[in-house]
Amino acid sequence: MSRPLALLILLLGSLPSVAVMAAESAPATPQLGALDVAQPDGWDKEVALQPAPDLNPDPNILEVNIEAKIADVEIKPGMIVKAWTYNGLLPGPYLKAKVGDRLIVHFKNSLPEATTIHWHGVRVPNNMDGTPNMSQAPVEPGGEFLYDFILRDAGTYWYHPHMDSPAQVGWGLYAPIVVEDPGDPKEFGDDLVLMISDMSIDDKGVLQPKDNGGAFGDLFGREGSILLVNGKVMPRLKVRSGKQQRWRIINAARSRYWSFAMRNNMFTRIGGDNGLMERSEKLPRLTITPAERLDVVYTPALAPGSVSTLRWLPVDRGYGTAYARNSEDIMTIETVADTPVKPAVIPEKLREIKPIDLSKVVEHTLELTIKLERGIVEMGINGIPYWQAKPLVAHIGEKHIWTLVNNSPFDHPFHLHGYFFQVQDDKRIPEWKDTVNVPVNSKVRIAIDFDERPGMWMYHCHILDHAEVGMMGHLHVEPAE
Ligand SMILES: [Cu+2]
Repeated sequence: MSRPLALLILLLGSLPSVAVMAAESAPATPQLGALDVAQPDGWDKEVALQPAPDLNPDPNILEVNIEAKIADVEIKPGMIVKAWTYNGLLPGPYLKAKVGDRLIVHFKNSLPEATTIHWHGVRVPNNMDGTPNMSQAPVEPGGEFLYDFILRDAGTYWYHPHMDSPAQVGWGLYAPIVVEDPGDPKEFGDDLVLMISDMSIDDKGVLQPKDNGGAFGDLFGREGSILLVNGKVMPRLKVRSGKQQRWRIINAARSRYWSFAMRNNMFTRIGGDNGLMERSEKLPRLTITPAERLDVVYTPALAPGSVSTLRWLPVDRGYGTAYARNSEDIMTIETVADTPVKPAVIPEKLREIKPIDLSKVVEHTLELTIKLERGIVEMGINGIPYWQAKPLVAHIGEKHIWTLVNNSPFDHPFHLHGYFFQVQDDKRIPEWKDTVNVPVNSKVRIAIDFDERPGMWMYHCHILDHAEVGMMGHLHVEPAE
């Protein structure tokens, strides 16, 4: 302490001295709480996704037109890609509704090949699931289809084609659906959907053909040359120190696993695939495999006026994949100059997830397999590619445990259509999921309650190249015996 300051304190006595010290050594305690202020002006201007216009005046019905078509999209200033899109947008139109709403989609296919829409994670009736030649006929070029169902569960979902999917999804056909629960605490912050993906283009922005990389591409799973956040290279997000945002992250990449970190930051994860999990957890790093979702509260903690980045980090999903690319910045985070605010308190207990009753279960083992013969890659479930496999059978009312086994050299993100499941692992916080990573040399056990909605469903690896070369199966859910 300087001599004049010490003298001043002596002169002023003990009480004012505290004020003098505080002014010198520590920043002012925030006067306002996170709920007292709005996000900075234009905070999400570069990343906000466009909603589809709602054609229906009923507040409980979201009715939209969706057209699949090739369109020019600008992924970074001056770089235009002729992408495969919904309504000319990348990602496609953002569908946002509240739990219990009805969704009506007038779908038109203006692409040069047949397609369908699969509503990933949404518990739809079987005839709305978008699996070609099972739940519906393919929608041929020029054809139309009406999707119409109730959004029964709050959560973060997405939609994409279920035909020629490594190509169609890879060229840009993907979009988010958020089903909100109006009862969610305001403390979670303002919603921001971050749909992450990658795209294989050359340096002029021309999309690469679907067989890019040949059999090696099938085996490895095709990863794009550029990383995209909401269809853009390195967009900018504005934040205010302490003012929370609820990031709903969706991995729409064909094969790429994403891991994120940010300097001096912890994320609070509150949910995943199918709504909130049982308790929140603080994490320094987030990892999300293809088709999974993460629901996280991001609390900006950097000093006002600073600029930072969100960084993609390589993930080891087997066979040298972690060395395929160095870590890379994917979004600029600009902390505006406004005074910091005090972050809201995120509750620890979020929801009750009742465990599925496993007193009487049917057990199945599904091994995720890879065969390499004469330069051809064939994948399967228990050694059988989907085009030769017989459907697995379940009956309404049955509870199943499926043991997913992976002795192959790659991780596989396993997705089940139509039903949520519970991963049997005491180390995980309970939550409902529809996609789970099965790491190399591991077993993952999932519990499923086939409580309703009979029909032919699918399950597959969500590395879309793996599914396409066989790692997919059918499941016939039949009336109770
Ligand atoms: Cu796979």
